[in-house]
Amino acid sequence: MPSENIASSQTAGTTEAIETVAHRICPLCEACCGLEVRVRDNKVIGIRGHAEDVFSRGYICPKGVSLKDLHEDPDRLRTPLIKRDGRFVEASWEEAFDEIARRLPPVMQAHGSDAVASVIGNPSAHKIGLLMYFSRLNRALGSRNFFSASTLDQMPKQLSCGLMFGNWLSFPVPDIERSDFLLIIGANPIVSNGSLWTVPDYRGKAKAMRARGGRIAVIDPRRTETAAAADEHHFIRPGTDVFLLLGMVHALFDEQLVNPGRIAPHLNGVEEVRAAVQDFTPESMAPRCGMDAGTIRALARRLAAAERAAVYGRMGTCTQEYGTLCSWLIDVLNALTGHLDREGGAMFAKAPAFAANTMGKPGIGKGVSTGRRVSRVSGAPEVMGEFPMVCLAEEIETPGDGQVRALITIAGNPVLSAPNGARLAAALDSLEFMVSVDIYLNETTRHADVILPGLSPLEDLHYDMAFPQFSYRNTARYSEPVLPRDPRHPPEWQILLRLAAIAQGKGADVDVNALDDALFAEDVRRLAGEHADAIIAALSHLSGPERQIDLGLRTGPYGDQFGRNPAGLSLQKLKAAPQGIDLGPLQPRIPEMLRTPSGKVELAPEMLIGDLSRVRGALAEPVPPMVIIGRRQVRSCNSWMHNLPTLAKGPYRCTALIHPDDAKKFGLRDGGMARIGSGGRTIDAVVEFSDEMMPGVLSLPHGWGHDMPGTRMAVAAERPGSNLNTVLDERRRDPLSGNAVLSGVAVEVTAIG
Ligand SMILES: Nc1nc2c(c(=O)[nH]1)N[C@H]1C(S)=C(S)[C@@H](COP(=O)(O)OP(=O)(O)OC[C@H]3O[C@@H](n4cnc5c(=O)[nH]c(N)nc54)[C@H](O)[C@@H]3O)O[C@H]1N2
Ligand SMILES: Nc1nc2c(c(=O)[nH]1)N[C@H]1C(S)=C(S)[C@@H](COP(=O)(O)OP(=O)(O)OC[C@H]3O[C@@H](n4cnc5c(=O)[nH]c(N)nc54)[C@H](O)[C@@H]3O)O[C@H]1N2
Ligand code: SF4
Ligand SMILES: [Mo]
Repeated sequence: MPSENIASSQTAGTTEAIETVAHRICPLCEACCGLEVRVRDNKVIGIRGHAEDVFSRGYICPKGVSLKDLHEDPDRLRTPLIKRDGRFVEASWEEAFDEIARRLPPVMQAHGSDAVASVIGNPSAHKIGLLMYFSRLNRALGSRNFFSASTLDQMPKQLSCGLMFGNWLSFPVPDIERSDFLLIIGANPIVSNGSLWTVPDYRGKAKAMRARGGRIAVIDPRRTETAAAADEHHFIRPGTDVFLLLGMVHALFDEQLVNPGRIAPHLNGVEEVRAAVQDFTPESMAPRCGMDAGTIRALARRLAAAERAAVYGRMGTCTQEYGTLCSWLIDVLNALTGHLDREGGAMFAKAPAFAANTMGKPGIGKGVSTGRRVSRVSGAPEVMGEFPMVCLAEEIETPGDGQVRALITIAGNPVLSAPNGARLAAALDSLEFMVSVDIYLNETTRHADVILPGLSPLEDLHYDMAFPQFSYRNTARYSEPVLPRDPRHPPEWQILLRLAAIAQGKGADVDVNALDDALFAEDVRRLAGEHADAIIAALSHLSGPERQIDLGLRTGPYGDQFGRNPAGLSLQKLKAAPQGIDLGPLQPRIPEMLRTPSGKVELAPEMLIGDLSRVRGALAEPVPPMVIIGRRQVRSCNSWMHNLPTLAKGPYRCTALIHPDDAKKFGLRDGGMARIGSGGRTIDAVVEFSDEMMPGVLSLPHGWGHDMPGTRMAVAAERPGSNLNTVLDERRRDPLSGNAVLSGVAVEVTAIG
């Protein structure tokens, strides 16, 4: 363990317990902060930011501190639960796996492999055991019915980047430390700590940028914390960013401001984009998005004039009907103004391991495609091997060949996190069998027949597979477990492997280490050809995720290449550097990082140009008088951290923010209650007047609604809050990416009580 003994003192007569300090990357959000955890007698006595961490340099937020609460939470599950006669009882791991082996394979035998669906949720992106091994489980299941939080979140960006750059995870990120102008659309990094842009202490970096003369503009229907710390903020009507962005691209061509610079020879489709945006003048777009044409043109000019600038968009631009178009147009703006892949602009990280854009032949690849199959009920195209989360309920409800009859959820709580959770909850009750790999008995897992808990993050090793692929700076970091685990409690990778074995009919008592060895060897033989045996032998002292991390690092772009580059990275090197290893600022990577079949940046993918007809059709749509949007909060993490006392304390947070003029119209009282309705469903929420809100827009945080029966989260249940997703419509999605529409949904508002 990398713990150093900092205090070991013996004073007269008393023996003080030894205090150790361990370093651990925080797994709770995309910022990936390095933490310093002080431990005595296997108890955490303090958590703070790790000042020497090469990436986060001491930054921490209240959630990082709450890892202690999470570890100690009496409601966090430590043993499996099996539902017997409608009640959960504690079970041993053997009993739990036996139960699954008894009940899951018969569903597959009777109805085929598509009858078992899997759902994987957000925390899995931060847990290498889950991220690395769920694909092993999915392969063993052999089911087409796979769903994840990606289609409640970033699938549009994955699709647009996949089409433009050839790989699903090639997201350009602002090079904030060298930028002069940032245009932030539908993101609130001061609160979210950044997303698809791993950037701890955004606030500090933004402040430094402004101090050296840089400027930041924010476009958001709420004057957010990020907007308040920027130079400019413009309201936009929710769901209409596509009109703004098309207007800006039009203005660039119209005013002869197109100048892609160094990457010009690597761009395909500039003329196609010009033709496609011809009729989207800022003047015709402005009324639709609630902005004025002058502002749209001014933003385009600012971007074109800035020496070093970037446009960055996130949740607000993804979770809407035109999510993929918005995600695409943001990078079209970056490319046309010469800011793509340039210092101070929107750049690509080069991750030390696992990045598809560092593997295979540089500069060319297979690209991405969608729709290799479509969902059974709605005909939604598969994207990245997934169907839209909003289609899960109908796949369970609708009889016929391929109906979903059993479900495995892994670190997901879709009953709260997906639109119209009530429908999904009812569907889950109709399943023949359900397993949840989860650490709480919550709104979703209460429907399971067996719950298999993961470890506390402090008991688990940590390596981020995804986030270094879109970080503000290149680094390599690894954390060992801080605290020992109960030897009977398997790590999550073993849980998933055992489930995979059960799905393949190998039974519950398979030797998971032997299975892991076999699957690893198979992978290496496929990828390394003649060197495979030597590699397998060189890594034989490791197992599980560690072995794959070492392989990834050593064969990665900074790797030691098994001795050919002795100064290069390996797991051993990372273990010796708990503060991480700095790999320097982002560097230009086009064309080397491209994996498109053409070897170019595809600026005008056919699928996206074709989708513009939908925008034309929507130009004349009426504007609803009141729409609802979401709101993230510092002391909250989607649906699952409301049970931690350090985060839950303080003022009531699940309030509906509304502009005072709107409130007056509806007869609402500040601090009073409002009934918010849509699609025949309603929720009641506490009203908070706020001139931060754009008139006509209501804001409510998501992930609340902890008053459902059968859960076990005592702290959260004390102040359950209202579930925003009750009033969102599961039938609305971006047809290209399958992403849910979570923003700009029309609601009726009435005063109650
Ligand atoms: N209206 C609205 N809805 C939204 C959003 C929004 O902005 N507005 N945001 C969407 C977004 S961006 C996302 S990512 C999704 C998130 O939605 P989900 O993917 O459902 O994730 P969470 O709500 O965070 O629930 C996480 C689940 O994982 C469990 N868990 C936590 N840690 C671990 C662990 O270490 N191991 C295991 N096995 N389980 C663990 C928790 O108990 C919980 O059940 O929500 C989406 N829903
Ligand atoms: N504290 C905290 N941090 C988190 C999370 C959390 O729950 N709590 N969740 C994590 C997850 S899973 C994710 S995906 C990231 C998300 O990270 P961000 O995208 O930065 O987070 P949000 O706060 O959802 O920001 C979305 C912004 O879009 C605005 N918006 C809503 N609709 C529209 C629209 O139509 N157009 C425009 N232009 N703006 C719109 C909202 O007002 C909001 O300010 O945050 C992560 N970090
Ligand atoms: S910002 Fe994110 S990664 Fe950093 S301490 Fe907070 S929750 Fe953890
Ligand atoms: Mo997310």
